[in-house]
Amino acid sequence: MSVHDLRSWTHDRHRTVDDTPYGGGPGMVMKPEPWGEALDAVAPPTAEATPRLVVPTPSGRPFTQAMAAEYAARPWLVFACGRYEGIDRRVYDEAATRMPVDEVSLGDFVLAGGEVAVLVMIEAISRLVPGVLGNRESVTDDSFAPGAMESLLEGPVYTKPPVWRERAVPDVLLSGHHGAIARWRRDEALRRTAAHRPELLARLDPAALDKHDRKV
Ligand code: 6GU
Repeated sequence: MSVHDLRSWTHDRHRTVDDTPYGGGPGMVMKPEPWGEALDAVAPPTAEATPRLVVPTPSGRPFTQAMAAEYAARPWLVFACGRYEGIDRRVYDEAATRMPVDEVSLGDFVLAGGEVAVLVMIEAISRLVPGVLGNRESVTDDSFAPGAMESLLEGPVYTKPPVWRERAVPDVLLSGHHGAIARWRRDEALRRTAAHRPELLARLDPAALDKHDRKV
């Protein structure tokens, strides 16, 4: 993993990376020349491998767990962090002639730059790379992991002691009755999903619901 400063591919005294937008409007746009030189240096496709260029932007496709898993399987990812109002469109178009280019968003809000968004993506991706996380099982149980409770949010979890500040752990979790525990966990996951993400419930495969689910 390496990090680069775009300004190292500028040639003027002020190391300029932005300019005013053609057509007018607020803010500044990132100039194509430093980006072109930077990508030539950092993301040169070779006979062995082609990098995938990932550009964080609020106008991108939503970043999902499925994308994190896909990226975790890639040999070479290059993240291009923009600032200001964005990068000159020709940079994307020219890069796309040599490598896949994904514009990716973390959600419906605006960050000042892509750097923090990329830290978030790198954390989501790297924990899916075998050997990065200690316990593989904690990956597969996640909310949003494909197949894990069919994309329900995770319900509450408890550990010892059994009573803390007069609050008891739900009896069922101490019962040793694995069927009842699985049922309780699924109910709690359904309840939490209904409360926080009703649109996820609407997307559930009806075939994945069992007759007990309908009562929750
Ligand atoms: Cl990926 N980048 C920026 N700059 N803002 C964002 C974002 C990304 N996702 C949501 N807002």
